[in-house]
Amino acid sequence: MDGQEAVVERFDAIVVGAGFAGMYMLHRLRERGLSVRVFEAGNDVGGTWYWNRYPGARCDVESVEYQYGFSEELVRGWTWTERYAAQPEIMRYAAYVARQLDLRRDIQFNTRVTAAAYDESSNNWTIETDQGDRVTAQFCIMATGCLSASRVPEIPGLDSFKGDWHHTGAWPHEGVDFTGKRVAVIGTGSSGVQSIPLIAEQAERLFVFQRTPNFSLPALNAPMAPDYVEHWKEHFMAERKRVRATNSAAFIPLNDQSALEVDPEERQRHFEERWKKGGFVFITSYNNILDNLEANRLTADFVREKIRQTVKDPKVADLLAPTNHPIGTKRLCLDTNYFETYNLPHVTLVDIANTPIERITPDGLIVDGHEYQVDSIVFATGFDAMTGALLRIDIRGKDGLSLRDKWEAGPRTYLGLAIAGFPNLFMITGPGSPSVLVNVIIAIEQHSDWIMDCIDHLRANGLNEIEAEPDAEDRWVKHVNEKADSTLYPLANSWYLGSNVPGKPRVFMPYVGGFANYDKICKEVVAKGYEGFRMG
Ligand code: N01
Repeated sequence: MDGQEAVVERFDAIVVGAGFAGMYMLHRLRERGLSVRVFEAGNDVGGTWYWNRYPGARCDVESVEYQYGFSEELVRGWTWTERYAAQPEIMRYAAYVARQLDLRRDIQFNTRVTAAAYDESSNNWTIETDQGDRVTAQFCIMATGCLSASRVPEIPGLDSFKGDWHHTGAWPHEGVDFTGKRVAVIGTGSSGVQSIPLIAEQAERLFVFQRTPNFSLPALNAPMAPDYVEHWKEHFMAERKRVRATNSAAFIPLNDQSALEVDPEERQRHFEERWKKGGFVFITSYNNILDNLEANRLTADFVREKIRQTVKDPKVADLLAPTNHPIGTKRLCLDTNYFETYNLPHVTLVDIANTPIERITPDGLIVDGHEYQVDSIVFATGFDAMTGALLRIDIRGKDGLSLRDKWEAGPRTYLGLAIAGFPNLFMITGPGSPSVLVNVIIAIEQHSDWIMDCIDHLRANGLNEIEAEPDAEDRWVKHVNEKADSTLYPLANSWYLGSNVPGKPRVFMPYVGGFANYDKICKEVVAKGYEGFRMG
């Protein structure tokens, strides 16, 4: 950044991103009388939901839970229509919130933040955008999302491909018509699992290229009965308060019993009962599924059997039934007709676990010497999760320290909220916080409220600067790692660990210690006078 250029505008706070985190943070800051500018790369609010418009894009947290909980008025004024809201409905909800809170007037759309640098003498951040903006603010708040930096893998020859190709995380707003086309889908995570059945409905021929099979549970999505909706509106505030005091931060009831202490018939009956309810309620059938290998195997066996019962060709069923990671250690998927899709005669599963896609040709893809000729390629290949969106910005803290350098061996944060060497910079749902392991909207509200209280504290005490102390950060990173290592999570190659991105350091990024425990720690830090932070 060239220090000689003129600064055009000054704000109390800059927020990067107008997804659910940026929207709420803007509301809170403005409520407290701060001047705020939000920069958003998209043309609307909604964050990840703005970009992920692929066929079948749908939330896998139940819609009654996937909403803000800070305002009863907002809750009462909005009516969800389906158990799991589809992407267009979530966008309508985001627009409703933006309208109700009059957010848009402080959001600059179509503007990507490219750089942010801290000036120690003035305690200010200078922020630059791809539209030529250069603004300063005392506080810079990164609401950049955990799953927003989409990733197209480097497969040689993509430039030569004659057909069209799209990434699920950057889907064209006008939609894509696959009618009569031969289509390749690469990737079988949540985005692939959701889009494959719908692409199959249109395509003349569909090839799914699978590197790792994923566990997926039936969503059993359905329209919501009006009396159920009303019931939720009535009880939402109390229920949200209750779940915020739990470690899962979800309405899903955990059966607090070991899978190993019940007899096999009872376990089978219980699994079946929860399976029939649809959704993630299945994975909380027992309390040790995610930290005991045997409990996990029993659970995975049940799901593998369901896959084998659904998929008619036993060889295909074998390929689809995951055996290389414990269930739940890669993000579980929820689906509608995913496994059934492989029974369709025009759908072919191509196993690329040991034979990666060699290259893309003008007419298709080559695997194991064979060319699969296609008209369209869909990359359902995921994201540079949790750190990608932050590191794509040139962030420089004290003494010009670059975040890219600081995080070369993996992200280091204090509480997932702050970074030593980067004063007055906050992250919402940053690495080292529960974020993607819980209902992210609850995580967003908790972080934004903490940040707001912190800024209030600084202002009330005439303080200009807050910075995480390096030893507090070290202790937190150690704690986050120890928590992860006490579970089965590190046994899978997952985006939680960064293993989907070649060369990314293998570090378990989210905090697995539970939402309520984490919230308590954040409160204790405040109660002890912002323990682990230096203020001045
Ligand atoms: O991405 P993913 P996603 N060659 O990383 C494969 C949330 N989400 O977009 O597993 C071949 O999970 C990769 O293979 P592997 C949710 O939290 C939520 O699907 O790395 N294949 C994998 O199969 C989710 O977890 C919702 O071996 C390659 C797939 O691509 C997260 O977003 C909906 C490859 C990527 O799966 C990410 O989901 C959608 C290569 N070079 C997403 N590179 C809902 O709310 C990658 N793959 C429902």
